[in-house]
Amino acid sequence: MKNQILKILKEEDKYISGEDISKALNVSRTAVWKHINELRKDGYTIESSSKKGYRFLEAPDIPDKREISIPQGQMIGADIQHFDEIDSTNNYAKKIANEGCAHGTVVVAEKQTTGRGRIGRQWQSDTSEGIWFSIVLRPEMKPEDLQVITLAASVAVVEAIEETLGIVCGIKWPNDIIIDGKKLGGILTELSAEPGHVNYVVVGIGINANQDLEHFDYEIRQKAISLKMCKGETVSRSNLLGSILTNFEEVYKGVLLGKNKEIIDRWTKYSVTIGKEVKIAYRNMEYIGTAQSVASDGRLIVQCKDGVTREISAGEIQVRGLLGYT
Ligand code: BT5
Repeated sequence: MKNQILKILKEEDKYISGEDISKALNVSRTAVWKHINELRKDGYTIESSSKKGYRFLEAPDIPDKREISIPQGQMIGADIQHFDEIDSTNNYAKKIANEGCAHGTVVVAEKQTTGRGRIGRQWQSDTSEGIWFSIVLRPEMKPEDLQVITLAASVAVVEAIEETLGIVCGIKWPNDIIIDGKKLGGILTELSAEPGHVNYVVVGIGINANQDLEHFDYEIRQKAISLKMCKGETVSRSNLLGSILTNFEEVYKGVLLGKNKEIIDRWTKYSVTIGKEVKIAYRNMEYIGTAQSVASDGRLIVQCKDGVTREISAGEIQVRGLLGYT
């Protein structure tokens, strides 16, 4: 009911009487008044006048289904589940994926209590200044072909940031979103699969949006950055998330159509890895080499100093001069 009232107020864009709303929705005027107060508690600014009724003025920047607009018929984000606080959006996305939720379901949280990075690392996401979300996918693909989905996700993110804010980010293979050598965001892709069959994939994305430097834990303060720190002003999380979801729908369709080359070309445009000297931690060994390109399955091709060309699908790479490798 609350959301139906909000929809009417937004569509009207001028004063509408409590009576008209109550008639349209077949509820009492007291009920309308109660729901309007709840909307105000949610952060909406709604003006009221005893003579004219109610008028919608401003929405809060909460990235939930009320504030994220996506094109009609889009599957990514057709269902958006928003939480004030959660352990990890990836955990919840995996839970509902196991229970059979639809392809494209998105889980967003204002805060995560145990946000995760890769291989057991922590992801600091204890403030609602960031954008923390996970997308459930059900691709008809072989597990070994999935790596390109993470690359496609980073393309969706950097293109959306460029389109909505005019900020050009870099991507460090495979999943770090970088500005000025500092980490703006990361992607954690997890899957449930059997040999030859993927049950689901969860793509978890974290983007530092409106944090100031002091929001970051001391340990990551030197290497983390937010969009606000870069742009000098607060950015709209709902706008950006809407744009990422729409871009993701497009690149994901590309993946299904086998347009890996096009996606990798777009990824390479933003890469801060290709052509650089990198250090690879791979199967308990360390190699130094030059990152040459990304193969069509998403693996990084590195010409190592020992003369061997290695194709890296997982593990760690550090780029010389970036986040630690100097
Ligand atoms: C990542 O891991 O970069 C993947 C991060 C994915 C986070 C999203 S949020 C929504 C979804 N739900 C989750 O629980 N996770 C996903 P990795 O490459 O392992 O990088 C982790 C490292 O980044 C840490 O060890 C820190 O050094 C650094 N770090 C942690 N929090 C950060 C932050 N907010 N900004 C920048 N760097 C951070």
